[in-house]
Amino acid sequence: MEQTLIILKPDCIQRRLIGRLIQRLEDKGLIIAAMKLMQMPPALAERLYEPHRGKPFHDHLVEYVTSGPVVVMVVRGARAIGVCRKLMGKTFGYDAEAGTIRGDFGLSTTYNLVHGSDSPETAETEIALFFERADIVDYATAADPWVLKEGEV
Ligand code: IDP
Ligand code: MG
Repeated sequence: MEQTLIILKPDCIQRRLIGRLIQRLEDKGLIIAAMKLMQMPPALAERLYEPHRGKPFHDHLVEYVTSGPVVVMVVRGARAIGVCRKLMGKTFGYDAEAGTIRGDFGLSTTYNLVHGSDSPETAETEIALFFERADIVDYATAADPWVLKEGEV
């Protein structure tokens, strides 16, 4: 099963939306395999956003994600990376579809509540930035056979 790195960004914590956003992941059938609240050091934020180095919004992005605590999670499930991207919605709040996290909770470009890995390679790299292997718990829940069931054909 796929794993992805999800970060509830500082605006989510400041706006007290942690519970509501995690609820959306749980409702969908995804499992939280690791989770912590932390103040992200600038050096770690620079590594997370390395792919955006040189872009006009890079410095502001690093400033934003280090401006207050974040909740960092490894989220697991069938096709978890794409499913989480769909739940998040398009990058800019004003552009994101209603029903998505970004579509329902904001209008901003930078302050868009949540980060999610965008490919299996990115997910692996990003998870390794925040978690040791031993921090990631492999477990099943009683609902799995019902929530994860795929068609026979
Ligand atoms: P994503 O979060 O949807 O994957 P990315 O393009 O990877 O979007 O950008 C990373 C983050 O940088 C976004 O979530 C957003 O916070 C910020 N960002 C992206 N593009 C812009 C922009 O054009 N202006 C300001 N901030 C931006
Ligand atoms: Mg991205």
